[in-house]
Amino acid sequence: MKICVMGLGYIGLPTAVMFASYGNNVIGVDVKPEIIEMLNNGKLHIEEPGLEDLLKESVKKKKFKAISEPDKADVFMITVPTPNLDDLYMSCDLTYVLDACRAIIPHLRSGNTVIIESTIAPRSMDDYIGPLFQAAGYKIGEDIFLAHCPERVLPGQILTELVYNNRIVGGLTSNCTEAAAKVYAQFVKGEIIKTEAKTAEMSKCMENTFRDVNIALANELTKVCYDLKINVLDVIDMANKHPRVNIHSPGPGVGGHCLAVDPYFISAKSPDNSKIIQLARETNSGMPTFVVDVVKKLLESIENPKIAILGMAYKGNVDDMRESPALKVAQILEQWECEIAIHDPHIRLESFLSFEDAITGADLILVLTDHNEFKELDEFVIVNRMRTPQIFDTKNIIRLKESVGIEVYNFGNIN
Ligand code: SAJ
Repeated sequence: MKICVMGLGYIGLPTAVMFASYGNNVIGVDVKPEIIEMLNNGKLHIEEPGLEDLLKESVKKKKFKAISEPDKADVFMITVPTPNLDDLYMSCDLTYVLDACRAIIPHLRSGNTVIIESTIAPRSMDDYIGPLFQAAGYKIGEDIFLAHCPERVLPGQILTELVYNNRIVGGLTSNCTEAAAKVYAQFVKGEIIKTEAKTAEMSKCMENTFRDVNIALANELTKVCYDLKINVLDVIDMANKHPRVNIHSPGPGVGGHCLAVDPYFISAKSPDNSKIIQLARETNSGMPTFVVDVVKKLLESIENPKIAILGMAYKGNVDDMRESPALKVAQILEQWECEIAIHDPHIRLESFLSFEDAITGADLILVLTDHNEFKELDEFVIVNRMRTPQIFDTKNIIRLKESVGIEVYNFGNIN
């Protein structure tokens, strides 16, 4: 099977390489020439465990090639980003998806399958994407088969989840659903769930919204417990011993291009009916301010304090800073009279420092990301290098072997 994947980012690239490793001839299309060059040399532009080896093998076997323009294929997959529009409700911007669709139209042949994997707002297939192909003269379900199959993989374990997760396949007609299901049946070991396009769209958006709302509840509980001087982490541990309770983990906010974005796709479509979703977004977006308020309290007696931020990625063990709450924390801190040094072992940026340099002379280590590297900090380096050896761990991951006079704060003991 010849497959053309439009967009070689966090989802498109692993998907393309996975299909290539199952013997398909895959062309991957991207607008950035530097990405194309890297990939054709077997080098990754993103961090994802196991992917580089698989890419190298596919390039060597000539099963994967990155190019700048689409070409004829049996199956086209659209995996481009769908950002938020800057409008009142931050609705879903379909520009890149529609551009990618327009780009493949000249190469389409009868019998082709077109799959949209990008996360899209409910009803996008029925109201915008389907009509675009109809306007180009195609009968959907007869000439071409059009389906939404939302990606649902977790960055950091994409290669495993691509194979083992259940897969939703939502066609614009039942023929479309069947055609798209056959494509994934090549390697998906989870259940392939067949449905309508609009159901698939809503299900995907709601999965991430469910998580966002639940994290908001944990974050709200954190603020309530702070106010009432109760240890929130103990409360969560205890409540979660109930067989039907699963309070999520509080943190400095919710980042990434999924949980912090998809809830708006639902609320923009039906604003009057989605108050909980909107409030959850507000709560999570407000966490960086709460974190900075606590930081200020911890440092109130120190003049011109220095803060060493550990972690800028939106979550542990990834190199992705999109919508990262750490960026917002740093931004708010910059408006305050303090010195900031940033260390993130997963992100190569010139302004970021080594761990030792970042903490030298610092009055607070502020942990904002749960990278594995932060779970075993060297107590003696901390005591020797910091001016005031204290840590505020917003991810509850620090377990010092020896306290050696280092104060460790988390959401449970800040009051
Ligand atoms: N977070 C918390 N508390 C928690 C869990 C997460 O504060 O208890 C924060 C993380 O630190 C991070 C954010 O939430 O900032 C999101 O992280 P995540 O690991 O929950 O999710 P993502 O964005 O990496 O991936 C999600 C996944 N969706 C679900 O688990 C429902 C993934 O399966 C989707 O494919 C992906 O979104 C996507 O692309 O939509």
